[in-house]
Amino acid sequence: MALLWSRISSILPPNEEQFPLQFSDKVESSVVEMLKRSRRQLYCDTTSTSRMLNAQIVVDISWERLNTGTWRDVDKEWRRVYAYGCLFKVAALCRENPSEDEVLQAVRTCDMGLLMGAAIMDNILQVLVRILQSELRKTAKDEDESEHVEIKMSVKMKRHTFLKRAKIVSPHVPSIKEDLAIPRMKCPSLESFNTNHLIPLKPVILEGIVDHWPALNKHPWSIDYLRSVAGCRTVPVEVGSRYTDVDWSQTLLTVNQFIDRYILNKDQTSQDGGKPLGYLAQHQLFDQVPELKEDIRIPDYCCLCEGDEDDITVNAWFGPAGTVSPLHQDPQQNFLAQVVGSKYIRLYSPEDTDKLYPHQSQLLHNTSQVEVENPDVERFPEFAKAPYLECVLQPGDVLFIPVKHWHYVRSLEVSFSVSFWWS
Ligand SMILES: O=C(O)CCC(=O)C(=O)O
Repeated sequence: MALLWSRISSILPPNEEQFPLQFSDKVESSVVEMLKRSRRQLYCDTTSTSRMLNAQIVVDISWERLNTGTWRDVDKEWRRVYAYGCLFKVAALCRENPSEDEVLQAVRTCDMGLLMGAAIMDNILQVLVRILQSELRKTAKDEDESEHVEIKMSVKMKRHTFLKRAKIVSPHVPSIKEDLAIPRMKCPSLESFNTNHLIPLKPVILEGIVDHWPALNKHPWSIDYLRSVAGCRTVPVEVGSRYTDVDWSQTLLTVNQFIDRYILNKDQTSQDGGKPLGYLAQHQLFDQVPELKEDIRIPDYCCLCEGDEDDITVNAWFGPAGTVSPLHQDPQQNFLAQVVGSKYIRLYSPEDTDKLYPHQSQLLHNTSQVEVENPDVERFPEFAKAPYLECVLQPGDVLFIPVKHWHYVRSLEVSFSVSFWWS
């Protein structure tokens, strides 16, 4: 890791004078002074303890501000201060021939800055984390190459078992009734999709439109692949079987921890003795890990939207068998592309909303109270009368969920899907 600092310093401004540090008066002058001291320490000789101490103070003070009141009310200036604190901390960690642990800590610090901070200096934390990750990969590769061939063989076998072990098929695979099946089409023309599905808002499964994605062919997404491109990255994870449950929560884990805990189920059972459920369901993953974004493509059909490509939200949905997204509706058109594993999906038209019993609260008004596959018929007598369509979405399938269509999703095995919300 000896050359790491020279790579990092090459992306920093050449001197203190050219290093921007401007804040509105929302940030107290004592904090700005701490930031300036950290900046000075970047360009002069001092002890790593002193650099670390200053950076950590900036991180801690701004962290407290980010966690005061509701997120919506947190001032962006404090998110910028936090991002600068993270930048200075990474510099302190990596300045003097850092150990692998220190580099891992620096990656985590960048991720926290990216997730909770605001972009600073042309998104320098994103550039930094790529440098750190490539350094970690170099070390891993050097270690790999120095290993004996026989050891390599046994590692390969172990990996194979991992994949087999991860593929736990859920027993409840519903059989799809023909008259309820969502229709399928192979690569329809833009015009045909527009006329027959987009304008009349009719769901359809598009086949053959993502076969060219690297995620499905060049380097198919597997546990090993996800570990190699994103294993050390910290991401938000939803814990609990569904977001409407009282014990549902969110936490931050590295992708490796998420895979070990929730995909491979290492060392864990939930309180009822079953498998604990965690869902990596978020839109930031592809911004955080551009390698994953390069493995997917925006479907061509999105050109029919009125907005810009930048307005399309791309979400990742990675979880074990049994994760459930309760019946809910979203305010945009959706292409849900299946990359790994399969999912059972039901769709209800917005015209039948009155039979679906949405929650009364503002927060959950887009979510039904009904447990779709086990409905309480006494509380929700109209639900059985609501017509629906259903499917099992397989790798390579893309489901068009028209705007406001209610959708219920249960993964039947370890699954990774990507959705595109567009208008
Ligand atoms: O795949 C899932 O679990 C949910 C997908 C979803 O709700 C969406 O794409 O809007």
